[in-house]
Amino acid sequence: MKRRNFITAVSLTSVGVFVAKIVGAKGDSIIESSPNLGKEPNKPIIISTWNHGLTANKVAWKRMLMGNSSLDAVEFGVRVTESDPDNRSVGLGGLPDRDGNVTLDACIMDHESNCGSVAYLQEIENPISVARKVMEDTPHVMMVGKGAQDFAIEKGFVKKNLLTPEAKEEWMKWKRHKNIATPTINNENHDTIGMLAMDEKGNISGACTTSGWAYKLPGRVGDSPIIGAGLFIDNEIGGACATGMGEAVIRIAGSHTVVELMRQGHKPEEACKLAVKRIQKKHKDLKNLQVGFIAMNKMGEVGGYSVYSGFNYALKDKKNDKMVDAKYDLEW
Ligand code: SD4
Repeated sequence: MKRRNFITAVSLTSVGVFVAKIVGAKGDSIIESSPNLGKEPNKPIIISTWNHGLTANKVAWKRMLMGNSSLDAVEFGVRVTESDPDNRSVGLGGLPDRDGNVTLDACIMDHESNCGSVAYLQEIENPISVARKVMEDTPHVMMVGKGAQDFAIEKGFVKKNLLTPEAKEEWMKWKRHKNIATPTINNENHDTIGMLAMDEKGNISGACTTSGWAYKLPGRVGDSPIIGAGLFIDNEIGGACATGMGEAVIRIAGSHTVVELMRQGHKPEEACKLAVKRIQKKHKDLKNLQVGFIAMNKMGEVGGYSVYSGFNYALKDKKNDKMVDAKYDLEW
């Protein structure tokens, strides 16, 4: 018994109690995190990545005040960002791949672990809603490319040119000046929106949507539509989502890792930090390797952490409507 670790995790959400405790024989594995006994969870609450999260959160919040579920909240919240032509990394107006095609990735997950996802989807403005249809109207989780587009059209979505004149201009400038297939995801090239929400019932849902790595090789898919990488929810524990270089997030099953770290008793920020540390450990070259995670637990505690400085997330609850700067390890 001495050499083994015991994990006790009790989740009594109906009475607002969450206890997670690890007792280990060795000092380095002892984690105690349960001063929450008897405390009421902070709900409803929403967090989402980057500045555009403020507007998206407002829409999601309204949905929850109307009595809608956290699932409706995250879907309608991130749709705002998808439909914003001025956002260069999500939906309409997103930067295209190397050949000038805008290809979108998105996924959604609810409190019952239902999930839906689309990848390499073209000419559909709101991939998050197609992902929800995949989740609700098919026996599948993930649909890609032409099949996903045909499915969307069958479901009543309309085809639209997503390459705005401004995004086209940026792409053409890139082609003229740096005709290479792999620009980096760095402090200028990001903006995926990932959103986590907990409603009055204490149910957590999440959504993640992006146009991905600008000027990527045609056919490339990132972490954002991959359940467990770009987004993961386990309603007994909490949820997490990721932004930044998807390849690095996939390598450690990032969002799932964050949720599992919370299951072991870590607070959201600490869980995000440990996942970031794991990414750093797995990559010899950290130049331009920006990744950020946000997380929420059943108590409505939230946190974020990134490899490099500059990552922030939007927080909305009964008391706050603000941006929070995530902690980080490296300065640009
Ligand atoms: C991707 N993770 O496609 C996305 C990009 C991103 O902030 O999040 N940018 O790899």
